Amino acid sequence: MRIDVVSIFPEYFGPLEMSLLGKARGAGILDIRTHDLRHWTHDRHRTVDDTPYGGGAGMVMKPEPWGEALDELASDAPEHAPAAPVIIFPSPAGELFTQATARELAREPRLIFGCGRYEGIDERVFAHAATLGRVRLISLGDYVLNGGEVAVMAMIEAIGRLIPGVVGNPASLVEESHEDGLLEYPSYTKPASWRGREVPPILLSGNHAAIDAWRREQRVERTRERRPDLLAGDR
Ligand code: JEW
Repeated sequence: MRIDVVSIFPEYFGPLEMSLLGKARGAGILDIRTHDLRHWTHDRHRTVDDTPYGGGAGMVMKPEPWGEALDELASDAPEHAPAAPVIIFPSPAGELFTQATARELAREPRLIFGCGRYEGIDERVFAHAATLGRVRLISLGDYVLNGGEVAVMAMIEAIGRLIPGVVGNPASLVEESHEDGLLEYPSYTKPASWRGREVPPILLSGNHAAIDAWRREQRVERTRERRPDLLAGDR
């Protein structure tokens, strides 16, 4: 999968070199390229923001650098992925990012992420981007970040680990939270007794049918307590 990321803070993405995703990049499974939006400015101060029409607090990202960046990156299609890219803008006003979103995006050969800053990006950029690819405005959750970078890091990690060859054991992907709408069961490891706290005896019983039933019960109970919205099918 080819991923391009445009940001005024490309250094934010340094940690992607590490751990599982770093290995996938080394193995050629993931081709992640970060770009400085200011590369597509032409004035002395490399300006990317301006005051909002209609007034109001803060600054808005100018459309011109975004237009040039997206034109160049969208036209640079890799041979294995000649189709139009999916172009993603993190936004507090976007659709919610879920495991289902990550699954959809993990099937795409080509993603472009645009990281806004300030109060966001001139709205016409999204309309222009829609002429270059399939645009999605995506929210990581109902809270306000200072820009899109942290949201893009989270999305790349969630998407990247679903690409075959990135996470070692594919069964561990199927078993986990959010793949089937329930939270995970509690996990324990040695020692069996720690600071007076015991591992639930059923896990030491060797009765695998009973263990499966207990884990299922735990998952339903935790989901009811912590995330009733998941049981109600709100998500
Ligand atoms: C998020 C991108 C770019 C995503 C999630 N937009 C906007 C905005 C900002 C602050 C105040 C008001 C509007 C900051 N900001 C972003 C925030 C994504 C940008 C600028 C974002 N929360 N926040 N889930």
